[in-house]
Amino acid sequence: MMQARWMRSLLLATAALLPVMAWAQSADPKRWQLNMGKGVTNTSQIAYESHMIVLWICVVIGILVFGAMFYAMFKFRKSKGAVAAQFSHNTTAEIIWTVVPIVILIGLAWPATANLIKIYDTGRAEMTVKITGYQWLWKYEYLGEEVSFTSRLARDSDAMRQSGAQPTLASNPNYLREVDNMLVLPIETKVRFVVTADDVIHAWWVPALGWKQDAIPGIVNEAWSDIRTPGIYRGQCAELCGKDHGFMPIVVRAVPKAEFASWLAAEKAKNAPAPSEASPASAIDAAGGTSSGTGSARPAVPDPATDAAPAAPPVGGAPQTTEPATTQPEPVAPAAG
Ligand SMILES: [Cu+2]
Repeated sequence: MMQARWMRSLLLATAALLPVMAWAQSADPKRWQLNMGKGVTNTSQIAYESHMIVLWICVVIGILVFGAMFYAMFKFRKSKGAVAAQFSHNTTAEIIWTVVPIVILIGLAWPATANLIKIYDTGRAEMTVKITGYQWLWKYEYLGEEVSFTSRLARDSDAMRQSGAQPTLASNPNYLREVDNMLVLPIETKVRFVVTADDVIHAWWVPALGWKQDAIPGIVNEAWSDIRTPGIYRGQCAELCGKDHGFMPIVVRAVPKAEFASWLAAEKAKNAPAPSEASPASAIDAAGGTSSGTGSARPAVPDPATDAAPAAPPVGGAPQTTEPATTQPEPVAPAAG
C-alpha cells in the first residue's frame, strides 16, 4: 500500500514535468522555458548534449558538497557535545581535493574540445551562403547561384513600432521578428555560411541553429548548419550595431530539398539577365565582386509584381535584388527611424 502511494506520487511528478520536457523539444523559446532548446541542427544538438552533461555533473557535485556540509553541521553540532579536531594539515585530503577537480575538468574539456572541432569544421559543405550585415538589414547571397537579396524588418512591424501602438502577442505574435525576404535553406544539407559586414560589427544569430557568428567588416567568418526539420526559425542581430540594432531580425525558412530547388529556380528566373545587356556585371556578381557594379548596370531587376518589397521604400536604393553600393555607408535608411 505504501508502495502504491509512492508510485502515485512518482506518476504525478512525472506528469507535472511533462510540459517542461515538451518545451525542450521546440526550436523557439517558450514562455517560462527553463532549459535551453535542442534546436534543429547538428551543432545545436551537440551544444544541448554538452550542456546537459555539464548540468548533471554540477547537480551531482552540488548534492555531494551540500550533503556533506549539512551532514557535518547536524551530526557534529555543539549541542550534541561535538569537539573540533585540532589537526591543521592533511596531505591525503589535499591531494584528493586537488586531483579530483583536475580529473573532472579534463573529463569536461575532452568532449567539449571534440565538439568545438566539429562545430568549426565547415568542410564538405554542399552549398555556401554569404551573409553580409548592414545598418540595419542583412544581405544573403547564394554563392555560385547568382541569387541574392536583402532581408529587413517587415514593413508592418516597422510601421507599428513607429506608430506608438501597443502590439499584443495575439495580434502580432512575431512583432519585430518578421522580415520582408526570408533566408530559404534546404534541410538535410550541409550549408556553409560566410559572414561579414559592410559598415560596423553585427552578429548573425538564430538560436535554433545553435551558433552565433560575428559579422565584421573586412573579415570573413565561417559557420555551417545542417537543418533537420523544416520550419521557420527566427533570430536577431546579436551585436550592438547602432540605433536600429534591435530592428534587424533574421528569419530562416527551412524547406525540403525539392522545394528548395524549385524556389531557387524561381529566384534565378526572376533575376535572369535581360538578353541584350550587362552580362559582364553578372560575372562580377558571381565572383562576389562588389567594386565596379552599379545599380543601373545590374542584370537583376526586381519585378514589382512578384517582389514582396515595400511599396514605397524610404530611400531610393536597395530593392530586393540590388546590391547596396559599398561606397555608401547606409544602404537603406530605416523609415524615419
Ligand atoms: Cu546589427
